[in-house]
Amino acid sequence: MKIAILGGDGFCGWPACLYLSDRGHDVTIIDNLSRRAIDKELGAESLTLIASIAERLDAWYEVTGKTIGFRNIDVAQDYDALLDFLRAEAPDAVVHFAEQRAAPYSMKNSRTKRYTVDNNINATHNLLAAIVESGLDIHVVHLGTMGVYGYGTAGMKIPEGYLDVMVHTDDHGNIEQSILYPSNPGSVYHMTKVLDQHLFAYYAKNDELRVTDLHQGIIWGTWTEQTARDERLINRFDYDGDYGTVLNRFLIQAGIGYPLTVHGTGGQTRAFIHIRDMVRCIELALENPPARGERVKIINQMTETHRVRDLAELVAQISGATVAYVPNPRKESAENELFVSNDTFLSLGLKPTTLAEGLLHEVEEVAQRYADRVDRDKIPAQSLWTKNQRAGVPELS
Ligand code: USQ
Repeated sequence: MKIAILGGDGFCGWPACLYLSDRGHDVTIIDNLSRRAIDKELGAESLTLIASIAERLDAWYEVTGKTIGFRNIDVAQDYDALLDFLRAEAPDAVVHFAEQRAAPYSMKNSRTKRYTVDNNINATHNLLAAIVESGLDIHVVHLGTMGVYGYGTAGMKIPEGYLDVMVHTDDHGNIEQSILYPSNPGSVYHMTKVLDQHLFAYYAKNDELRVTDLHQGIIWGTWTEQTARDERLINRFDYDGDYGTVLNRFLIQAGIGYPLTVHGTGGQTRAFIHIRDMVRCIELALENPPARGERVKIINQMTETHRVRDLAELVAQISGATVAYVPNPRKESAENELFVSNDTFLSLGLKPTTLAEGLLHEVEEVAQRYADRVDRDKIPAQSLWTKNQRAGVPELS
């Protein structure tokens, strides 16, 4: 399959590119390298030393003899370049990762809020409009988020995108309808993925675009079989207060003897998926597109749910780390249950990597290996959801 990967230099995009190339697909990365620019802006580098995009692609060719193309295009800003690319290359599918993906970064200030909305919504809409203008039949696979649903429970498992409801009509009749599951985003970033959903629904209806929207949980783990083949292929690993996600942060905190930063009571339950399962899910989604004229195919891309404090206790048990309960910088429920349906990927053959089997390995592999690159000042979460809060800076033991 000929596949263009928007955002192919990022944390999910890069391992997905290597995996799909390894599986024999013809892959081109489209990326404006914005994530590397945000590293500089925040003064927070990836824990792993990532090679330049040119070095990455040369290394992949050296190691496998396979070529991955690269175009530096800002898809949110340069519509014409995107359209020209689609017309010239006519990919079978576009995987769309080209969005600012950190909730804390999106909540820092009005500039980062506006950047997140402008970048994410324009990127998605430019892609959809360009596909229509190109006249090509291109399957869009988009990386969405579990966070579009919020993290509550309505006495049922969160379904895969749609909720069947019965509407009581004015003339005392009943009409059955299938609607998008009510959204309840918890950050400006998550809200952009809610807005994306509506853009997809509209273009699937009006232009019969084929769209798959993957509602992904929190990634944990850092490496895939492909990124481990050469030091220059290594994936990025974010541990800072803005981009680091919870379990990966706990792993590196454990590795350097920093108290694990549990926000609030740690009663937040979230959905998780290992990075190696993520790349497989992208492939499964590409292999199973919706038909033209069908509604957007929404798949929940997660394998387990866990409570934050349970994760902290588990990591502490394995590593001997201490746990620090810090004031929660976010506005979110202190405690929640979360039950999620993930039948589609399981029925398509996904074999989940479980936390129980993979966690110890990750701690040893990454956290201890790169511990000396950690800047401890970058660990506390400083981005506040409401500005009268105080950031949670744990006491060091
Ligand atoms: N948390 C802590 N301590 C920390 C960091 C986070 O207790 O040091 C808590 C947060 O308060 C939150 C939970 O852990 O309750 C998850 O935070 P996170 O930073 O791991 O994840 P989140 O902000 O939700 O965003 C991440 C990705 C995003 C993706 C989302 C999937 O950055 O791109 O969409 O996970 S989901 O959470 O399922 O919506």
